[in-house]
Amino acid sequence: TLSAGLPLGALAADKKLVLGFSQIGAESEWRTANTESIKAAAAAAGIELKFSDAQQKQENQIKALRSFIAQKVDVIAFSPVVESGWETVLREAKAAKIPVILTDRAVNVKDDSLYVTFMGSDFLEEGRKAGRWLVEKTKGSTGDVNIVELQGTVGSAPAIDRKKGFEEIIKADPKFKVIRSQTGDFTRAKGKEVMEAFLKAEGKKINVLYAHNDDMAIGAIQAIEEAGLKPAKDITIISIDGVKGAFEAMIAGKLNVSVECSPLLGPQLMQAAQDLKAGKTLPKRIVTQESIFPMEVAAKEFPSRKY
Ligand code: GYE
Repeated sequence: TLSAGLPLGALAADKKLVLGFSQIGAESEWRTANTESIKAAAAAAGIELKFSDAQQKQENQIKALRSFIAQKVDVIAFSPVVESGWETVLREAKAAKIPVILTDRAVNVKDDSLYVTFMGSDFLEEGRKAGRWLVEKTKGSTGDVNIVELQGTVGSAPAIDRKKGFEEIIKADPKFKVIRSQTGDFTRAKGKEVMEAFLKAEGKKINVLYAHNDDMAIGAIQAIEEAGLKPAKDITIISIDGVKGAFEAMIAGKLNVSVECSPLLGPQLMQAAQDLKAGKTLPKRIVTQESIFPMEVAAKEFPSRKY
């Protein structure tokens, strides 16, 4: 395992643990909350955090990881923007005996000894939750249900799995038809722009919008209103994350449901880094527990939301 042969156990107790973290960017409310959680948890744990923002570009993340290796940080953590293309740099980290923790998003590598653990949500299950909610909502209706889909960042774990999980559920009934599916890169601006194009092409044919995150749904809500339609009434809207903006939209009656995906990974990450320092072996997968919030419960849940 990765703890074998690592110099971490030998770190003097009074020496601050140094953690290099490569963040994806600041594309969404979720991401901002995730960054805040990591920074606050590092400060609280007395860990020296070297934080780098990749602005949604894999090449920037690879550069950041190489710089962490050169600086000989104790632990590297990162949230990989896309799934593929990490083998080389992860091998460099392994050769330098620096353990790597994946947070939030997974990588696609043949050799899973290239990282110590992956902590984050089960995106497939989130997609299934979204699908099950729609199946329940349209139970008894026989006409076609025309769905447009706003996908997350192309090649990213959450975009791939949220699409897959949703399809897995809706394919059981041929009334569900995904008539358009395109990326909105997890941002409000792109979500709005792509929804405008969907509306132009399909107009009133659209019954449902499935957005891979709340920000794209919020952007799309604007497009729907500007097209003279009522969000959550003329078009049923399903999204994922459960950020405050989504709760506000639900309370305003403009979003039907948001599947929870927690960005509050900071404390867990610091614990994992400290456990590695203490020579402990970590479980290969740490799954975040999450729920689903339909608009009917939004007002009641809102005060206790942490992000
Ligand atoms: O859903 C989206 C963010 O990787 C789970 O990334 C994360 C996703 C989240 O931009 O809002």
